[in-house]
Amino acid sequence: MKDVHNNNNFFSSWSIAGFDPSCGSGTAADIKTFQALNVPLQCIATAWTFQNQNQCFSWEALSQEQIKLQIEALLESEFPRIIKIGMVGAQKTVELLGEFLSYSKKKVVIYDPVLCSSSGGWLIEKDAIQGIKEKILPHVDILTPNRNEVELFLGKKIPSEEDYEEAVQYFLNLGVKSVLLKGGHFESQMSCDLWSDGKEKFWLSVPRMKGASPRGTGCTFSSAIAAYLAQGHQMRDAIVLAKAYISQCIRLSTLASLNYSPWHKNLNDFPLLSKLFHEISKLYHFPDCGRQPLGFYPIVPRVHWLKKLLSLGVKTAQLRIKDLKGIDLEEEIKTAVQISKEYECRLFINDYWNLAIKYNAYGVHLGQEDLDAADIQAINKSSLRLGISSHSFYEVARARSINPSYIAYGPIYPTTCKSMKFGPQGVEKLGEIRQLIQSPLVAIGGLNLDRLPQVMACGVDGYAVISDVLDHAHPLQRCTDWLLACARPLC
Ligand code: 3NM
Repeated sequence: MKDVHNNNNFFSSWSIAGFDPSCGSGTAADIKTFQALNVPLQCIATAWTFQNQNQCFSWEALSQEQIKLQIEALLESEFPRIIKIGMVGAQKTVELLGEFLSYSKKKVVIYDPVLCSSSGGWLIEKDAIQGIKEKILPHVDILTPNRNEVELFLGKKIPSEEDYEEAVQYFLNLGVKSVLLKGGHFESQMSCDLWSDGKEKFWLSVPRMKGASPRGTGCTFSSAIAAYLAQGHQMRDAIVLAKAYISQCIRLSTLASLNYSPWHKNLNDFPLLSKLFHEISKLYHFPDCGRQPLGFYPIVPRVHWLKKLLSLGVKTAQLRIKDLKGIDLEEEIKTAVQISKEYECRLFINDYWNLAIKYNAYGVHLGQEDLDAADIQAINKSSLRLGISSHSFYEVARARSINPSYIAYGPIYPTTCKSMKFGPQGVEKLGEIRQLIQSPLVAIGGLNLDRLPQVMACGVDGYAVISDVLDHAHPLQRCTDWLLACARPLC
């Protein structure tokens, strides 16, 4: 038996769901999603449903033996790493799947707990719900219920998305590793989904598309999570990308059916991401960085570097101090701000946002971890510019929701200047990120003059550099070369 990757280098993926002859939901929706996202999929049917575009008339479960034979047939060639489950239907199927899931070890399970059809009929034997809680949920990595399903599980009404916060623990107590509670069935202006694993949480939001409610959105959203996981994305990125994909499917849909084009990377479909519910509609407006592109953007650890580089004509820089405290730190920042004003350089202070405010720096640069602790409102009130680092689709979605003066993305190439949990992102991904943000984009990580043309071709606005200048045998000459290279239009 082969392990994990199939021939195309995707994790092998199964959908286990009901068959819908009108092809709007169930295995058909899963197949269309995987096809659109270019990922191979194999399907196991749990039930025949008898439905059309408007109504589900009835359904019939496949026997345990029939489902087992499908599983055995597929296992002959490949073990699934990604298992997406939809309609389970019968109590006997719950038992079989529970047994199968406890037997297969190295897997990620995405469960969209289909309980009722869009037209209202039950798609589950009533006594199977208890079985689902006991036998399936403990194996689930991400559970994706909608409002109705959350209400059915909890046995109470959920008046607004905000009340989802209380529902999270209910599912975690049943053994699921994380939940994505979908907000599609509420009425608010933004469609908001809550993800949590009990330790962390975030809200994804996109403007609600009025009038659009084709069938299959739930199946498609969770299938897209599965497909992005099969492509090798981390869970958080897979969720953000899947939200973008389902938003596109809905935006391009007709009344009757979702549109399953490949993802166009349209910025309007890309969700915003907030840690707190009350931040979802909060609109920050940070000042822009002026008409001159950010361009060459050296990052220095001390004022003495700043003096040298600014005298050569550098117009954007960052002071990134990692080894000073107290009065020494404050003096360094104060002097740096004074010098930057003399040279009319746009100086961003890394991390120390309160000192940047105190000495009225041009701007502040924050990493994603610093965002949690920083007082964004205070920075905004002080009219400082804000730059935010990002390293993944998830972090880009979060940075975008703050509407900063620029977003930095990296590391584009291997870097030795910072130890990070993210590997090199590459220029192809940088190009994709360019399509997803409106703010100026700064590339960072492993940049050098040889690599500059490829980075420039992605349409970025700034080039943040440490070692290629500071560790160069002739740093001042190198700085001048960078200034010239960045000033030249791309041929
Ligand atoms: N931040 P060099 S990469 C400070 O990806 C920093 O967020 C990064 O140094 C990020 O130009 C990085 O020598 C180091 O690779 C950049």
